[in-house]
Amino acid sequence: MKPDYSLYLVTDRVRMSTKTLSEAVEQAIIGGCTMIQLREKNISTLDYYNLALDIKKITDKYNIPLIINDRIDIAMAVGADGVHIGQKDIPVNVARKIIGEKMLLGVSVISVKEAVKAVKDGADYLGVGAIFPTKTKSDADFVSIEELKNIRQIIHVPIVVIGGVSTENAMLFGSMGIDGLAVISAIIAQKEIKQAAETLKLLFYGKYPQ
Ligand code: TZP
Ligand code: MG
Repeated sequence: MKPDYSLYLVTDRVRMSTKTLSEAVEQAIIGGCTMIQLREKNISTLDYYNLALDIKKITDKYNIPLIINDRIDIAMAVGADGVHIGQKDIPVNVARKIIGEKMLLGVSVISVKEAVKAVKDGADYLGVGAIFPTKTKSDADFVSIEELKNIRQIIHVPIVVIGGVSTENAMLFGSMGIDGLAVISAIIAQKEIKQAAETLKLLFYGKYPQ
């Protein structure tokens, strides 16, 4: 089955409003998140592995794909559905060789040039951003809406937008042919995670919450 990218939660245990990341992820899924990326920095390999096992219990319960950021070894060890890598991680073609054809491979890009190369090298989907200013990633590079549209025009794999996506702008992307919103703080840092996800999903589909 084709994955549903419409509301793609990227985790950050430092920013979460709940006690545990499992709780945050479960609320987000109940609210409508369709895909989860475990993205944790400053964490030991053992803790990342154990956290991945915990989160996989939740994603399996709801039959939602789990993607692991950066760590192919952990993704494979826990039987995750895929891996997400950036331009400074292991090369896309090498990642594809390691994970095989069945696991999903997501790649972060900021230009048409990077997008074309990522897809040629084996990306299944692209994350494009930062599309708006964000406090979550201090070294984020920016992508203009114009470049996003250019990428959409020539790339046929699914595209999610990331970076500062919130209720202020979530309604902009559906009509551009973007497949989904990738969100950290506008979901995970909110007091009501489930409701935050519900609202973003409605906005993405051009519906306005009451
Ligand atoms: N890559 C580009 S921007 C970003 C990442 C991981 C951070 C997105 O976080 P937020 O809180 O949704 O702006
Ligand atoms: Mg990375």
